[in-house]
Amino acid sequence: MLANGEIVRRFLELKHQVHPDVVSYIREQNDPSLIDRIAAGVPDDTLVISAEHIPGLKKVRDGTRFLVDPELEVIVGSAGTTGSVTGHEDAVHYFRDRYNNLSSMIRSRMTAMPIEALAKSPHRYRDEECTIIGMVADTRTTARGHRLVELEDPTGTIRVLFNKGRDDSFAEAERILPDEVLGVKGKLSNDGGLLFADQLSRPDIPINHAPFRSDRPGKAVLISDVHVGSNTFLEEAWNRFADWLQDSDAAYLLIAGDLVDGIGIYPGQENELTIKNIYEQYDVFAEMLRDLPSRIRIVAAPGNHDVVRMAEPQPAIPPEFTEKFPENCTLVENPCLLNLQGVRVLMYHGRSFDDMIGLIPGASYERPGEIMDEMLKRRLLASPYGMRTPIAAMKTDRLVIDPLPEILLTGHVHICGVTRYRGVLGVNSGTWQSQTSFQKQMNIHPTPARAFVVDLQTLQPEVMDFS
Ligand code: D5M
Ligand code: FE
Ligand code: ZN
Repeated sequence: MLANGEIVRRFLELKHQVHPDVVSYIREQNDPSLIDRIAAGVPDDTLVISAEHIPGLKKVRDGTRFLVDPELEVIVGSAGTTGSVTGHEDAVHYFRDRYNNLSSMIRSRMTAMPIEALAKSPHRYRDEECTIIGMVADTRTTARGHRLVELEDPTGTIRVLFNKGRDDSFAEAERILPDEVLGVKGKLSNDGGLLFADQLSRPDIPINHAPFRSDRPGKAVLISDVHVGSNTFLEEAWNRFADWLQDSDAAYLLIAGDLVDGIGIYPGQENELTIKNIYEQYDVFAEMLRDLPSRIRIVAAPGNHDVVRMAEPQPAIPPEFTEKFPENCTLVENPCLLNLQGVRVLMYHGRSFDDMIGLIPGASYERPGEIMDEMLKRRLLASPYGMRTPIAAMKTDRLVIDPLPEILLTGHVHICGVTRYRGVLGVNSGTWQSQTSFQKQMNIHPTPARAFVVDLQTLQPEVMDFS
């Protein structure tokens, strides 16, 4: 995303001041050419460019939302926006972008010093409260059971010790994940080599966060993991769902990945496929979408079973597979940020659940809602880099949760979950596939054939069971 300072500076070069609403709007659109277009459209003697100067931009309680017609907008993650994976030098930009975004969220609540300052003049800060903000480079448990974390900022690295005797902060310290960004307040050791942590903070959601609600009626149906082509795809349940949609007042259908079962995704998969051709799998899926009412706006993203690259952000399913898709279906990338009547939905397939569940004490596939809370606290869809979730190191980190959505929609775990964390509604929508042999081995018991309906005026979810 464009930085606020950069946007303000560019307007100043054009001899205009700019209202913060306009800055956040441009930041969200992430389109630098908007600056010139907006500046060209205002009278020369305009001192401060405000929201009124932008046609179609409507001011609402919590800032500025772009209300479009028809009322679906892909804010981030339109097809063709992720770019290809290039050399590893992009990893430097990638981590810098992640650090800049997340550290500025923490910085709005606490003042921190550069890590370099602690190392250079330890005697100055010895026995004083110091605050730093760093990205987690390494975590381990010491022989005595304390948690030792290496934190890195653009100026240096420092080791931080979380004492297991501290009941107030140690449980959180045990949940520290690689590559998340933390603020730590603590006391410096005599030699300056170690910070004894007192307090830990995360980017998190502001306590007073008030989610936007649509001022008009509108309902969104949320699903994921259809797995067309698998012999465990629940066709009859899907048909009941399709029948129900005919008479429903739903305006949107969002599908969070694993549209089809794919080919060669796991060893022995060919024995569990009823459709062994990938084009055919998408054609059958297309037919299923064509059978749904054409008034419903459908948005479909890929997951790890789909035909695109695994590394996230995943590109949209390419046109050669989607020729038969209906016109009311928009193909998007994974993750993507949508605007439905002003309500923002962050849609992410959820591959990172596999990493988070392995790393967070007490986490379980049975309770995906808890993991969604952890994503929101860290403002990251996927924290660790280089584990099961392949991440494409681009110049910007699209896995950072910014801006905040009203709804976070995920899938992948095949088990339904709902959570509400500081006003944000989290929904994991389950699957349309019964238990596979792999899930049997993993002892995963899916909750298939559910659809969630969210009322965009109230943000209340309702689960519909078609099993
Ligand atoms: O994922 C279906 C289910 O299988 C979901 O609960 C996650 C689990 N799963 C998938 N891949 C893995 C790995 N690599 N480790 C552990 N658990 C996993 P699906 O994406 O539909 O195959
Ligand atoms: Fe799946
Ligand atoms: Zn999946």
